[in-house]
Amino acid sequence: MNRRSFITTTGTAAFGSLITAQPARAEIALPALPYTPAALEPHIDAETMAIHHGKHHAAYIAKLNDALKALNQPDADPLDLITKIPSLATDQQMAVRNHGGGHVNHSWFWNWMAPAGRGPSGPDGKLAAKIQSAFGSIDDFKKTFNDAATKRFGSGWAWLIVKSDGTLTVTSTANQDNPLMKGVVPDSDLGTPVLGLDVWEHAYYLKYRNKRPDYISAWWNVVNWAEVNKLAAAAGI
Ligand code: MN3
Repeated sequence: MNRRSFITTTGTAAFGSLITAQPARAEIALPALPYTPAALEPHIDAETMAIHHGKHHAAYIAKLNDALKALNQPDADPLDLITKIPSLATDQQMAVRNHGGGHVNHSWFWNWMAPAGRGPSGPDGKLAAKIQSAFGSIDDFKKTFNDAATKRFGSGWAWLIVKSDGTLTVTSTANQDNPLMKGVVPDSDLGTPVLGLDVWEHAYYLKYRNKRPDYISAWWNVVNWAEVNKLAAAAGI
């Protein structure tokens, strides 16, 4: 080996080892809330937020991390994974559906809320026009959404989604199912979520007890329309 090739070879080997020796991504960690647990008071109470985020969301993440290990896909992107559940090992499909869905849904949900009075109070021009053409008016859209959220039996979510043909629609899913779960939710519920509401009892029971409609109507005060507008634009609205 001449001097030049020695340098090249060892140099490449050293550089290569820096790349290949990089550890796998650490386990998925609980994302921080974008505000304090008390920031959504009085509409959503601090204790509910602290438990919902610190216990429920954390539990979904712990079980999702177990599923990623079992799938031998420690670096998989949860958002990508929930779009291809039917292709996963059958013994992990339900775990990804429940806990991958739980992690994705809650990560969005925290950002779909913001302290009341912060940011825009409704959809921007483009999204408002699309809502009006789809539902008649903003109020009619809210009624449709409230209806979906109220009538969801048991636990689940209500959604405003952009469908593949670019139209807006309101839908709801059970448990932690998400409108991106192709092959899991009915095709009529598939789309890109731009707004979602958690109607599991853990989201409201401490303050609102059994009165889910009161929780839903209070929640509109803390909807983060800046985030909704941003997601709608990203989805082609
Ligand atoms: Mn929840």
